[in-house]
Amino acid sequence: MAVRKNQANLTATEKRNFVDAVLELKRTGRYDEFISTHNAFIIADTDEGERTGHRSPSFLPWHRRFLLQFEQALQSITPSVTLPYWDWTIDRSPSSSLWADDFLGGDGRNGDGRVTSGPFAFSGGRWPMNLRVDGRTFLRRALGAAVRDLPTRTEVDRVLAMDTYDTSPWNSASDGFRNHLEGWRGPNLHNRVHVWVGGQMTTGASPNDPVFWLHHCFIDKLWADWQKLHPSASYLPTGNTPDVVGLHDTMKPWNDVTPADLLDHTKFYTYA
Ligand code: CU1
Ligand code: CU1
Repeated sequence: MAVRKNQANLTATEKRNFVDAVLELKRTGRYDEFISTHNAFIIADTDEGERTGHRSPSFLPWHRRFLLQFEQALQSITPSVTLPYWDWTIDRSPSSSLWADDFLGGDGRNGDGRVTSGPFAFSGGRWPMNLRVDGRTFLRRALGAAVRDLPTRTEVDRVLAMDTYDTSPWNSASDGFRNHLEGWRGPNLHNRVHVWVGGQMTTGASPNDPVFWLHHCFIDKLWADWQKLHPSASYLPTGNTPDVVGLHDTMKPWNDVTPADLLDHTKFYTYA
């Protein structure tokens, strides 16, 4: 059983194995397929048609499946690799080891935001932006520039205390745990972290920055934590809601998996 660890507790070897597997997926083109998939599932509340990846109840199961598929791709390179999570309530500074040169590399430089250190720096030649939504050829960051502070543990706990998974109208206006975790309402958890990192992380092509996976791994863990706190609360809606993925509806683009299939993460991995 795969165990996903806090990135702060990874050994030097574990960090190197993760980074090397990510770079290998990039080299073969498989990494960029994940970016395209994510970018295709960005929607606005006013968009017509099915709502799947974001601004909808299936935000959490959609990303759980997306992360599982990425983790399996990493494991096809190095079987021992698992996704680490970034607990941004603790590691909340640009000087955290997360941003060191032996892991994700540092902040962007002044002016154009270009990341100039670590494995994903443009100058290393191994991290081209093939899927661009902003015309830039290099990874960009502006840590803490657009929003000063990452969410706090108190804010997280306030959202974890909510006892209803989601509510009508099942979008970014909804009350409930999912929308407060996604960040359209309440203290702004998930969305704010994208904005705090800046650069490509604020776009639909956010997986261009490998920190995407560590951020979403923590979001996934918070969903599991919420389930533990509210054992009788269920995924909603249970069904019969047009354009919204119900408990037993299959999710695009996979069409072979439903939220119900993904509720128990311990079938796939555990959190250390
Ligand atoms: Cu996303
Ligand atoms: Cu996200």
